[in-house]
Amino acid sequence: MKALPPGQKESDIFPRFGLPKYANRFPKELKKIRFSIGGDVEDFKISEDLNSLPRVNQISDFHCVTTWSKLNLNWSGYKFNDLYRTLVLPKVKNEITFVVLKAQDGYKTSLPLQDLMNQNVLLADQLDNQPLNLEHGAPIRIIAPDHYGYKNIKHIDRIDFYTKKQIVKQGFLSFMDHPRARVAYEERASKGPGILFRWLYKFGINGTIRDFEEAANEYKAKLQSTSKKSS
Ligand SMILES: Nc1nc2c(c(=O)[nH]1)N[C@H]1C(S)=C(S)[C@@H](COP(=O)(O)O)O[C@H]1N2
Ligand SMILES: [Mo]
Repeated sequence: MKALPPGQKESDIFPRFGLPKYANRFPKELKKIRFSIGGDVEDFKISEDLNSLPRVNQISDFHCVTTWSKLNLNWSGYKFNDLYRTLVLPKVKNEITFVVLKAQDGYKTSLPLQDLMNQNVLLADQLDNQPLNLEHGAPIRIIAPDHYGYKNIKHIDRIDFYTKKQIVKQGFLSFMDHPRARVAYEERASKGPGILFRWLYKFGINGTIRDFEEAANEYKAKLQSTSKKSS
């Protein structure tokens, strides 16, 4: 049996998951890959140019901060490292240290550039050899297996590269956002010991899964009925 990181439990299911606030917000574009680059580098867009990067396949484990882990997921996509070195670095004037990622559903997160440059960080567009579905981040998402799920942003819309650290989350819930959120060190939250949050978060899992499922089902039914009308 594989050893799990501290405080994690294996899950049979791989639910659509996130902060309840995002359950009812959906991406507009599920098929065409297109996102913006900006911040302290000149703005530009990335779409077909991704095809110039080598495609990589990766089997990795996924760890949500609320303690469920799904093992051996089969992703395919591009290394963030390749994206940065090949497509972004030519536009960089001053040394980049910090990255802010934004999603089509309004979700936002950040990581030090150093963490995203790990060889196992992907911009994934396929799971089990199929294009990503609505649940798991269509059309393209981050997979950073060494970091909790909340850094693995789905439906990427924009990636901003900065020379200095930025404030990304403010207000009451900002304590939930650890700047690195490394699974091996149980960096669950920015304040307080990780072990405490194991217990706090656990209680919310089932309700969150249900909320996300219901919202996605409604959304998919709506998509279907509008596509029928237009055909
Ligand atoms: N755009 C977006 N990305 C997101 C989230 C979200 O709600 N919206 N939730 C995060 C959290 S908390 C987790 S655990 C993972 C869940 O990924 P999954 O829905 O593919 O299981 O997505 C992360 N990325
Ligand atoms: Mo999560």
